Amino acid sequence: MLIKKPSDIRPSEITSEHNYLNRREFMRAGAVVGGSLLGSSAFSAIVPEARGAKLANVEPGAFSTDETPNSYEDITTYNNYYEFGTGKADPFKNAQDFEPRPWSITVEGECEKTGIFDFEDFVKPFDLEERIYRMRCVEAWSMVIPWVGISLAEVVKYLQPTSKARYVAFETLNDASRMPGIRRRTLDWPYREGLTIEEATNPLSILAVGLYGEVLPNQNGAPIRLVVPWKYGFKGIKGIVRMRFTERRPKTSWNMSQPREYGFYANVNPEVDHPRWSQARERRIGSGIFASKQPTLMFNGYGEKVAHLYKGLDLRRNY
Ligand SMILES: Nc1nc2c(c(=O)[nH]1)N[C@H]1C(S)=C(S)[C@@H](COP(=O)(O)O)O[C@H]1N2
Ligand SMILES: [Mo]
Repeated sequence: MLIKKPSDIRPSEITSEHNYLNRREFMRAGAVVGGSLLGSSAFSAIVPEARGAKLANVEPGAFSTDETPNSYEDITTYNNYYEFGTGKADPFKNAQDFEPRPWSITVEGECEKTGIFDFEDFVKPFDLEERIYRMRCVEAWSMVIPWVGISLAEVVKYLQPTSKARYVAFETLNDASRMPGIRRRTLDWPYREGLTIEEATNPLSILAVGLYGEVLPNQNGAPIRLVVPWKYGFKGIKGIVRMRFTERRPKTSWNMSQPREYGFYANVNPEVDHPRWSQARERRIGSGIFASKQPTLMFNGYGEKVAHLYKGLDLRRNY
């Protein structure tokens, strides 16, 4: 049988099919493209389960950089995800068989809509947007990543925080039977992160569910992970199973582990060095070993959108 690959199908074909096909034809058309391209919630999930499946109805989001994205290979083979090992290639190797379904997200604390949400229901109310962001790791490397995600500001609004909510805390799945890195105490599991409400509702913050128009690969945090492009990579917690609205600043994993090296804010800042290395420059992954490092930008270049959040805060003390 001749199967059309998603890349052989023009976007115009896809949208017109959406409009006129009856149910049976619709499902047959779905089969032709791997059962994953045509995202009507009646027939397929908003974020399909199948690995590598194309996401439907992704809109171009605001705030994308026009820098060239890193290759899919760079983005999916050079990762930090200690639940799958501490080496850069470990998440790619060790997360292949991880099953990110079924998946549920517990919402608790200072908000009206607490509860346990199935992943699909959690994502459903929101638009999927592509956001091409510069990302900067605390280890002085960077990448440009075409995420697909939902606005965290929209999610927070939807969950209706109470007037007491000042922070949002996140936790990663903590399951040693599925995540081999958890058997070692490299961190005090589960992985934890947090943002102020103002940071979480900044229009740049997203919860990513995809990459390069496809379902998020396991090693990048499937099925859902945080992306805050003006902060060091470690704030971008992967495999989120819990969100908690709090009055007090939540504990965060790297701060618990090495408080002198990693603070709560973790804003990208070329002027404040890590105690063991400079943060002034960065190596763009994939640029080749002979490429020179490039200067790191304040707030990773997103200052216009976020600098106001830190007015009057001493960024040397609040690192
Ligand atoms: N649960 C969890 N999330 C995590 C990490 C981790 O070890 N565990 N590593 C962080 C670090 S240090 C970085 S740089 C980014 C890397 O994300 P990427 O592999 O998608 O580029 O994920 C962050 N999120
Ligand atoms: Mo990182």
